[in-house]
Amino acid sequence: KLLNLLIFCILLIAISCKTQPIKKTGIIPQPNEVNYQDGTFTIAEKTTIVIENSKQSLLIASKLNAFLAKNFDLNLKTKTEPQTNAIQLLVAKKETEKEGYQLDITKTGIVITGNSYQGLFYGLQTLKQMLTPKTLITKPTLNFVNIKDAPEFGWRGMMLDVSRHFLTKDSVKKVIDILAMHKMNKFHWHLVDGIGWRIQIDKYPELTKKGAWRKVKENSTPWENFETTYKDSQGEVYGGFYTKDDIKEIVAYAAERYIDVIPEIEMPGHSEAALQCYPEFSCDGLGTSGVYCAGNDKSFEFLQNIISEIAPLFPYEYVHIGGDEVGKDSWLSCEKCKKRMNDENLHDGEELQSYFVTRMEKFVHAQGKKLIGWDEILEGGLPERATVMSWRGFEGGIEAANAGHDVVMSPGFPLYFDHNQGKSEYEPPSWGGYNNLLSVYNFYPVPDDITADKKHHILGAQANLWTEQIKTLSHIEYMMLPRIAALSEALWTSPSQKNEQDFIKRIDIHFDRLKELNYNFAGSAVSPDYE
Ligand code: TNX
Repeated sequence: KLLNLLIFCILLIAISCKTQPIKKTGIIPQPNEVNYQDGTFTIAEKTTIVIENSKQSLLIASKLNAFLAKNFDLNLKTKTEPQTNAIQLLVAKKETEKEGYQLDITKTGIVITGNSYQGLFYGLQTLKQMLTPKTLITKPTLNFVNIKDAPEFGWRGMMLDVSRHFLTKDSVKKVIDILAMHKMNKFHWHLVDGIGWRIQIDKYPELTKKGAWRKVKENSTPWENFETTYKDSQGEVYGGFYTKDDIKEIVAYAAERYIDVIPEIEMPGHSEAALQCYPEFSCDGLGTSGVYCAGNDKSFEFLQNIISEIAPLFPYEYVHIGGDEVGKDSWLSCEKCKKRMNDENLHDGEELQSYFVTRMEKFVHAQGKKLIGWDEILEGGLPERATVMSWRGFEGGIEAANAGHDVVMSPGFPLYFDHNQGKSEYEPPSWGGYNNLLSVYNFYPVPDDITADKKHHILGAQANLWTEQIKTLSHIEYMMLPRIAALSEALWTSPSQKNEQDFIKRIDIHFDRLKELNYNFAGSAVSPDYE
């Protein structure tokens, strides 16, 4: 009798193992259409990766292979002819929904069909998530499934400030990795601000010889000290910059992960670092205001030379020119600026600012690039063709979209990732504000106030990570994770497929993935104490 019971139990376990496939794999962002069927497929040493013969497909296959080797100790062959028992990585080259993909798992294997290479890359991200974390998936067995997926928005990004604190090249790559695993596709690189200049410019070598470094004064933290210095000066110095080769390396690294890089060169304000090196381009000739002189043609020439030098390093169409928080006092007491206002029939500082940005827009456009700037570029009149990044709430973005301009939404609430994600007493240093995980999850970039025929001007959204308070990669990871996962779903997944409770369950699974990848993340972000 006991033996019968034992056999019965063994049978029961065997049957349940076979018919109870693991479905809940916690994919983030949630794919838009997922249909499971009965049955499973197991990736084994004999499974072949099948690709078309192209550089991009080979690269994607090598990423899959490296993943399977690391996680399951499998080393698969890659072939270009059809096989059974295969993982096929195909590209359909569609003209619409280019970032989309389809993922099918049947008894003959796995087929990922990208609408482009980028779509194929996203299909691979989904597959990798279906095969992780180890706490859930111990062997590479997957349910039969059909996934049809494409993003809701085309601009899914994050800005990283490397001026306030410099981040090494390798650390920037890790930030890009985090974006890529969440199917994010824009990396806005805030290379310049008052605190430090971070990009090599051959024509103006002082920018990195001097503008990239600052003295560490006694009783002050490096990020509080605006005073630039030479690295070889006496005493402790803080800073760093990227050479052109570094930039090319990072842009290529991002491109392999289908991430466009948008460089930002701040103007006319937030420019103390540059103007301490070249004070002749400020109104008082001392550079203390941190604002370029709008009355001096030479300051335009300086900035245009810089843009001409960096434009070839960044293949993506956009150049960000900042434009935020310009203190206009120095202009209003400057003879050259007054003359400019008179000559151009400008009535106030805002119109002078608009003149400045418009002149730069014409130059950027002539370089074959598109200008994007913070929403202050609306003040005094938005230049023709300019794209607006709306950070002071949605208002600027609404105004720009209704006027027929493209917009990237990035409102401080909830998309400033330098703000806390929990009660400040429990959190590492941050900048005033509270943007918790679910506020990010429930963000939607297209407000009702935009008229129906203008809604398409909202390209998408991005988070901004300012680093006045953030000095290390590990702290950056903490501020990004898990909020970037929430943002990825807010921008990728159609609102009808989003579900807060389900997201919280999936994020729990996702935490194990993040742990396996050794990322620092705010595990407390889902705790109800933080409501
Ligand atoms: C405002 S947002 C700034 C940044 C600061 C940030 C701090 C924006 C365009 N400008 O310079 O770092 O607030 O949260």
